Amino acid sequence: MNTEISSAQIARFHAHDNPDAIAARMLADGVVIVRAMLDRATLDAFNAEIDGYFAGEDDVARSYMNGTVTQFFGPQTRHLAGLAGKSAVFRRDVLCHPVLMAQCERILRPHCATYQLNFADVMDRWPGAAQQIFHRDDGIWPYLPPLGFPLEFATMIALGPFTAERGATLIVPGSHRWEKDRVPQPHEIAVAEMEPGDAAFYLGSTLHAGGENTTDQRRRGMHLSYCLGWLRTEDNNYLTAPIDLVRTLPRDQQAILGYALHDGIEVNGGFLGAVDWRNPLDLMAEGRL
Ligand SMILES: O=C(O)CCC(=O)C(=O)O
Ligand SMILES: [Fe+2]
Repeated sequence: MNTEISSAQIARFHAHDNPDAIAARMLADGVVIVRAMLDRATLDAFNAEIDGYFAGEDDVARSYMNGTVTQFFGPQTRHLAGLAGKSAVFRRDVLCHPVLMAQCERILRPHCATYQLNFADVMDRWPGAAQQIFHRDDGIWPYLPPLGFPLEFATMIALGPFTAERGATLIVPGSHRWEKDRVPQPHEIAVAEMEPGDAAFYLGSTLHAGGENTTDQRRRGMHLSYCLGWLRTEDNNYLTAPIDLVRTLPRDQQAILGYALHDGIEVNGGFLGAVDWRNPLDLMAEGRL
């Protein structure tokens, strides 16, 4: 995309800024950028941990992927999905990051009893990666009619430099309020240029696309999203983070991985995910599960 002609801007905050202000702006614009979400030490530890997974990746190794999914991401994108089960740094420093949880509380919590991790995937977009099609991440639940409230809070965390040339994510402020088929014009598209450790926060209903990578460098980002606790998640967290691992985790991590009871009875919501009519987290704490 020719970024010269794009005048759209994304509001920028710092990770220490007031979460109410961040949430209000995200609900208004559909997107914000939060600077310095992850510090250098965390980035280095995480990148070192996942480098090994990517070292042996080639086209043959990726042939297991569904063709439509490969087309959606483009053949130049390497993935590491299911981070909750694969990365200790992710679990410790990202999964329940207070800045992310503060947004989940404000964006998702009003519409569910408990929210949960939806998806956690590193996307290494290699040189030559083409621009992705514009899409809404909450399009994964097409059976639902428009409900008028957010189903999903998504982030793209820059694990390395996010420049326009490297294929920084293209995001369309305000598009969460658009009719479904409206096509963004160049001047409506913002480029989420970020330093390593910065994050773009957006709603599941906001239009966006991975940008074209015209450089000879990879663009590595972590795509992470959370959704209402009564939805089916994109990553199957019960299998990517199986119970033998989950038993060893702190309660907040167990909960965000979807093992918590969704007890919405007081607000006329569903009593979901029980085991023997009890909260699985209590059963785990008692050594019964
Ligand atoms: O890689 C990007 O910048 C965006 C990826 C994306 O939007 C997605 O996977 O849903
Ligand atoms: Fe997306």
